[in-house]
Amino acid sequence: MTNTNLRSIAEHFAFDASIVDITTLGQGFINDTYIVTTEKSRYILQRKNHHIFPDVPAMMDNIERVTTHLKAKVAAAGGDPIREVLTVVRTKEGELYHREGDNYWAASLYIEGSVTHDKADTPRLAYMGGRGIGKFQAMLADFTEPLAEVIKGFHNIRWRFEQWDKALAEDRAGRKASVAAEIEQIERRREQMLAFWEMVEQGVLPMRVTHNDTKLSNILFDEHDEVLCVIDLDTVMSSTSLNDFGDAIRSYTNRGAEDDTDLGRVSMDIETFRHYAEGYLEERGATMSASEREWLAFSALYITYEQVLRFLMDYIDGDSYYKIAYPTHNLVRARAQHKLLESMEEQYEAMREICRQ
Ligand code: GN1
Ligand code: MG
Repeated sequence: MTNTNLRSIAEHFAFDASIVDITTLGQGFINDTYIVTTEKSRYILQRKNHHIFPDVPAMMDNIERVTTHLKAKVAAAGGDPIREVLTVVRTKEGELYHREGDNYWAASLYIEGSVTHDKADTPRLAYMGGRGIGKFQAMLADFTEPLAEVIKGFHNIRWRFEQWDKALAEDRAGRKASVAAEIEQIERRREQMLAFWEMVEQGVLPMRVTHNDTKLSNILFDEHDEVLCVIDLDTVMSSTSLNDFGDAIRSYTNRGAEDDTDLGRVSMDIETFRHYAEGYLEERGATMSASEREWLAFSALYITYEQVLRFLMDYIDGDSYYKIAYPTHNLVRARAQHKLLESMEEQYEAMREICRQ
């Protein structure tokens, strides 16, 4: 995207002053993100991936309703709704997004003084991250209006298996035979994962408003490691809130990288698990059901497994979903996430014990 094009897109938004600069930001796998600097302030501008989010207007409506709810909660508690909750910036016509051809664009305020982290390298950061997501969920506990399902069956493993079976049957990129061992790793755990999801389907695990993408880099911290604001609300939907715990554990506790080529580096750090769980349960423990607490530790295995499946499926499909940096990137990601899953399985009893305390 050239800068002139970007600028003409940015001009559609109701920013506070003239635009002076636009730069690329971040490493998202899905959207393209930019920082827009005006004479007075800074904003985030994103091209929402319409291929992955088929109904961007519904997605933006979810975000608007959830952030309005959160802002009221933060204000009532004496906080600063502008810094502690994402603020959507509308277009000059008052719309939540700008459409240009097949592309949808949305903007939000840049929160000055905020910091993101790629690694939870201190106990305090993990603890604070846990509190941040716990608080986020607690503030949304009384949000009962239905939300649009922006990505069908996002963390629903039954639906993922439908996609998976189809991907294997089609073998679009002709890669299936080369990943037989990895496919077996998925199949071996199929029943166990379906049994977990069945508890969601049967209401044993309640549906709540959930973030669904709680990796560490989706939280803004201040310079004292206090959580400022939870960002990337694209996938806010109804699901089991356990997914938010599980996805955070997948991201925070990994000693290696999500796409580490050296599997020797990848494993789950149980101390980071302990600190995250402590923070999370401090904010959310009181409002959790007994079954949610019982299955909290398992949710980390579930989400990590789902991520192995999604990366591997995308590799088999010919890399149509995730952005990749090299041809085997999705396979490398799947293998690294599988290593993490094995490490979680080995430490599962200890994880459960921590969640019980
Ligand atoms: C994607 O693009 P990003 O970083 O927000 C994905 C998540 C995955 C994650 C893997 C909509 O998130 O589900 O867990 O990559 N988001 C979507 O890092 O598929
Ligand atoms: Mg995301």
